[in-house]
Amino acid sequence: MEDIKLKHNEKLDIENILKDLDKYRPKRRGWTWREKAPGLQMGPFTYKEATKPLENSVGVPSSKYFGGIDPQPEPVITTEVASGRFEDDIRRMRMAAWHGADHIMVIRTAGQSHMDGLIEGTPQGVGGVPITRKQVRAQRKALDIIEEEVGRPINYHSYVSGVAGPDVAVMFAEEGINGAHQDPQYNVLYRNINCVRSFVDACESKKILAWADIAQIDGAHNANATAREAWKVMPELIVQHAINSMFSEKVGIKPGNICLSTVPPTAPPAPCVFMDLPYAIALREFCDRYRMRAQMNTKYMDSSAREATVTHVLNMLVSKLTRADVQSTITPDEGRNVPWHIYNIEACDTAKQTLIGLDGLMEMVELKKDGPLRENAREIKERACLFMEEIIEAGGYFNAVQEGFFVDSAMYPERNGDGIARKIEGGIGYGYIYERDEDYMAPVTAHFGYNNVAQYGGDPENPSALIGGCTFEDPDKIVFIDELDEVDNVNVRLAETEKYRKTSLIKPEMEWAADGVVMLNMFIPANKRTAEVIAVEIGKELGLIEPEVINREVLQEAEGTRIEMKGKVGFDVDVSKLVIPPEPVYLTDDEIREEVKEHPLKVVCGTVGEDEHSVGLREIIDIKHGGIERFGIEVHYLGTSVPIEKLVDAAIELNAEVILASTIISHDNIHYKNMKRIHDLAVEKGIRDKVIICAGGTQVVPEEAAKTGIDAGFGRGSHGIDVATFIVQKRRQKRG
Ligand code: Z97
Repeated sequence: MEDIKLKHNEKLDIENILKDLDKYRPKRRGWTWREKAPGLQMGPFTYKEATKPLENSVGVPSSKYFGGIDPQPEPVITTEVASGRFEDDIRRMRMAAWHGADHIMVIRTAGQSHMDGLIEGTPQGVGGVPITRKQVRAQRKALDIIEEEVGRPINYHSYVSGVAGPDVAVMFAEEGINGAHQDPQYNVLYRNINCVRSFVDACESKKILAWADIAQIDGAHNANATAREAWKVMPELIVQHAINSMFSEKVGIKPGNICLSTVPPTAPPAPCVFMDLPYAIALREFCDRYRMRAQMNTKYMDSSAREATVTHVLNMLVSKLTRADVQSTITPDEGRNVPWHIYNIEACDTAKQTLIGLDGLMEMVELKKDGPLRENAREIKERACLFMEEIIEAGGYFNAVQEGFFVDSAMYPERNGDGIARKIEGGIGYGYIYERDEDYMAPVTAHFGYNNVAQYGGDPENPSALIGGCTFEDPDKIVFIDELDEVDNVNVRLAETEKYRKTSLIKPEMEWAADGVVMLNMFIPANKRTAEVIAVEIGKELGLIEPEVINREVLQEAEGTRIEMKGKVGFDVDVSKLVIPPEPVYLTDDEIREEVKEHPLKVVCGTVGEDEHSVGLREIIDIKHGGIERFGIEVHYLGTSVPIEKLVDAAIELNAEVILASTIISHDNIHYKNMKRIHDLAVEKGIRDKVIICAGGTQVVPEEAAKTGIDAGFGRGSHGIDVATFIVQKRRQKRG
């Protein structure tokens, strides 16, 4: 099979990824951490805790001020891709990887736990997208290529849950998945799967995860997200982490691969750091030999992306003050959309920016050894210990679940009696656990417990040798089923959007390729309810299909409301019919400064004619506003209503190389007439070939200005850098 290489300026070819999938084998197995690079020098800075930089990436927007650096913090950064169309998610993965995500979790849009077994092909019609081998293989294949492109391994992740958990785990091991959620408590509490079944299955699944070196994330965060008053379940969260971690270790997962899904239990306006930090400390004191996967608080999240971002940043302060090995990011629009990839990228950038911004913090601050931090941490630990003791007194975990110990809304040891209670003799899969027969034989690798191969002449250390290796050793034994459903599969979906990949037609997208979804932001000077209705009306007037308000924030009850709205455009744009002018080229500040240092430059300027406007020109020249003075250019500002003669004479007197005229008033084309007069006068006085003449103003059209004989015109939206770049280029040209 030919190796696919990505070109930065070319789209990833989904069809090519899907080609020959039956023959594809993942390049590696197991989880990877970032490579630490203490003392890394990037641009003008030294980083204490950065990691090996990417070969290709997109830095945060302001990195342009620092030579485009993109320092990568220590924790692995997670993004959850969840459009529900795996083929679209592949493109999202590439964008996320360029922004620094190296842990990509695929959220299925179908509750896998409700499925009895693995589904084949890539159907959508089962009520969402389930996990399937084809989807996993295609995405791992794409990530194998993407990680080459960005220059860092990418951990690919999904969930091992439900009664099909062990089947899923086997498939993940075969297909080179690197991380997985696996926690039998999740099945029991949230999916009502029988507890015995769930724990027996977990033994099998965890054994496989251990073999495949897959990092495991637990499900404790779900208690926080489900509980009525989320912060009250802190003792229980610790108990849940402890149960799954110790269980996993006993089954054989190495502690370094056991990741706790830690979640800061609160979010502002709660005094969240005061509450969450002692909790994080308590958890780490108990579970320090495991890894911490810091999840963001998802319980107290509304549709404001801004608010979710602040919560995320405060959560990361806790991550930094304690320790996070993996930093999760959540798309802050989960409550209102199928998560949009623009928000995946935003959240990755938020994590990257915050964690790098906090680089070296712990060299300067120290957590207090006494006071509320330690007292509260101690109290949480005591409550957790009492909780664990009571589980033992109740006769063990299954009895405790049956009695409703878990996800109770009170702070343990108080109880409100509203916990999730599940019967030991009940739930999905109840009654389907059988003891292995005397002559039971399982010649497979990574099987939990008794496999009896010795009785059949096999080697218990290498049970699958009996059959010449199982699928783990011999992937050719894997049966790859491409698609089972002729109507509901990826090929059919791709055919529908083909023209947007194969022709010059483009449509905006938020959820899926060519869905046409756009978002509008607006302020409506009306109360919330009225504003919502008005916004939808505006959407309709604009021709949007299905306009829908997705976020509203009251600025003041009567004065007005901020609205975010989505809708679909019903047209596409043909790029081949557009004239796309080249992007303006700017010299760098350093280059301009260097030029001016070597060849000092004098400019005379003023607003010409009977024109008292001064602001525009001052913006162009003033150092404070990023004007041309900042490059070391000597500027002589003559004021407003400057006669043309005075401007030209000043240029002669001062031996200035540039005349810069501002002209705002434009009736009767006076602005162009003035430009022509400057040019003519310069010719008349014999200095035209010595001076560069530029003029600017809000009504100036550069092409029209050039027709007057001057060198360049600058219209609305021009800045100092435009003028300086032009001048430097022009005088270089003149110097030859
Ligand atoms: C996170 N935002 O980052 P089903 N097992 C466990 C889980 O937590 C989940 C599933 C299985 C979250 C991820 C919620 N977690 C989203 C321990 C789901 C998925 O197959 O859909 O039933 O379960 O952790």
